[in-house]
Amino acid sequence: NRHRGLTIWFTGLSGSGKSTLSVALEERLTGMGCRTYRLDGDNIRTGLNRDLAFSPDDRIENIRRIGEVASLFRDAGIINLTAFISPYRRDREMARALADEHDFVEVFVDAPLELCEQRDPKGLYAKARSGAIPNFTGISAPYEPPEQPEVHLDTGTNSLSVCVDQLVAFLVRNGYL
Ligand code: GGZ
Repeated sequence: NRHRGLTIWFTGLSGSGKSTLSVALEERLTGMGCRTYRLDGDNIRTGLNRDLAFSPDDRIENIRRIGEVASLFRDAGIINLTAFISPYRRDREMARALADEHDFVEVFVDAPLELCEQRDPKGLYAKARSGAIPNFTGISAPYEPPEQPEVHLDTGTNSLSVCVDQLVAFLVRNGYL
């Protein structure tokens, strides 16, 4: 299989489906014999980035470090999937700039805020509305949608399996798989 590393960078609101999608795509990829590694809040924000919270500066630093870690995984020839809100366009572009042109695939996980807020699996949106969580993306902090993502998934309308199929189709069509 492909020895060259690749970053699949998911971006979107809290509750849009980034983690779920990255888990499902990773399963498909490992089933095809690819070496993969997934980066998300569970293994980054609790360790390497445990000194960071959600102020604009902390998010910038969060994404900067994740971009560097993704770069290391590319060097190791591993397909790495990152699932962070990554709300600022500029920071995503910085992460992209570390990669060769074809080694970075930005995936916009696009679900309407209203839907993410309805889902609210952890009750965070409710807390953000009440003011208990400041700087909450979509409520009291910005989200800048990608202008030219390689893949744009409508997770509000399409099922998980349809979205994963779209991702795999993109990767096949563009010679990644
Ligand atoms: C946004 C927050 C916040 C604030 C805690 N704003 O749904 P979750 O819980 O599991 O995913 C969210 C996660 C966002 O962390 P990221 O590292 O992806 O964010 S960023 O890329 O912007 O640095 C949410 C939880 O952390 N969370 N407070 N204020 N999400």
